[in-house]
Amino acid sequence: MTTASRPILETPILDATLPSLLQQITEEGGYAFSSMATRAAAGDTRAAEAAREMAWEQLHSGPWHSVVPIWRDAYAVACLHVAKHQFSAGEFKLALRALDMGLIMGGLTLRDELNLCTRKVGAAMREKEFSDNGGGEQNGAWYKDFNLAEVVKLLPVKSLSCKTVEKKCGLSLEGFLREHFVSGSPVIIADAMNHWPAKDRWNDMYYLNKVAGFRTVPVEVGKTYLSPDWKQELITFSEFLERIQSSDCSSAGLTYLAQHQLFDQIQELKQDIVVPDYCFAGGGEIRSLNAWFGPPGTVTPLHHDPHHNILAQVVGKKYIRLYPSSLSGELYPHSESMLSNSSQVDLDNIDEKEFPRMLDLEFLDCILEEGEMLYIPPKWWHYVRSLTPSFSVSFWWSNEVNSPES
Ligand SMILES: O=C(O)CCC(=O)C(=O)O
Repeated sequence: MTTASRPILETPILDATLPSLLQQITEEGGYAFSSMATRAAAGDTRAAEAAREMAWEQLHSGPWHSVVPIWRDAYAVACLHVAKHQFSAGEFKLALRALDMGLIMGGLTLRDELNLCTRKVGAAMREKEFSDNGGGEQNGAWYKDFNLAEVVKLLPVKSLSCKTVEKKCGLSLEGFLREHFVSGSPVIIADAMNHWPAKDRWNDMYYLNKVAGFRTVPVEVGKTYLSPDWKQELITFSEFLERIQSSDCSSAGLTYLAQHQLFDQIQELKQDIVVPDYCFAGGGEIRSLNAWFGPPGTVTPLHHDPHHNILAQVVGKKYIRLYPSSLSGELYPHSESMLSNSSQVDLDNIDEKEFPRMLDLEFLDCILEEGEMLYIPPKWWHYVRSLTPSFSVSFWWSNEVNSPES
């Protein structure tokens, strides 16, 4: 490629903020980083990569919460520089990977720039990779229905034998507030997401691959996050789609795109969903929107969260079991503070000797069907198992502004 034809990835926000960011980084002891980043900005590709490695080391120098925030911005700076160089070299996939790493691990200062750049690189890639399709629609349905009678046999003992979660159609905001939000009682809301573009789009592999295939996403591999063999990986979305269609359904090989803020990262997918009005109940604010996308058999073990939660089931079905917060003392929470919101009990294999009270506790459960939303009040314990390939979105929100815990 001649210099004249090299595409340029413009980064006006980075260019405007770089001097002050480098000054702050230097003040934190990052003199070497700043000098590399300055060389990277002047067009030195190796310096861009060296700066990225330096920032990466700082991000891994201790526990995540103790990383000095400016180093997360430094990492985003370096990722943008690397992406600019790779884009100019026509290495669009590598450029996108660098930008995604910046979005996943970098600070907030350059988030808008990273998002703008991913859109530009994505558009350039689509032009290159998908022009052969002549704009014709293809439908790559990745989701086929499963033999439900078979998968239901895998559910924890006593499933679907106690009380099921109440289901309501056309639930008004007022009804939600009065009958569920204030009293803290779960409900399945049917018919509230028919207007989401995702309902038609996310069943289609071709669509998902087209908007997100080249993006890098963090996934979890293994039975559950409490299993010893569990690990996290960074893979492309298209590799993830291939994995969830593959026949490796053993729990050790399960790949789950779980609790990831995918919609902050991939704006095209955000346009496919609508924040439910119910999430504005209580006058608080949205805390996070997470994607939960995986094959049949993924398990999120019994745990609770501090926020209100609407779990929207866009594709497929999930089994969900709920225990009220009043039973917290009976649910054998882990003693380490990091895991104190998770139960030691493996509901898929309850050790009755170690946890004798468990089988006597009452719970609510349900099969959450495609197109339904489940309201989970704060601190309610929940266990979730996908019965089919499944794509859900959780909306967490707090009760009041300025309340970190509610
Ligand atoms: O869908 C899942 O696997 C878990 C969802 C969950 O735990 C949540 O939304 O808080």
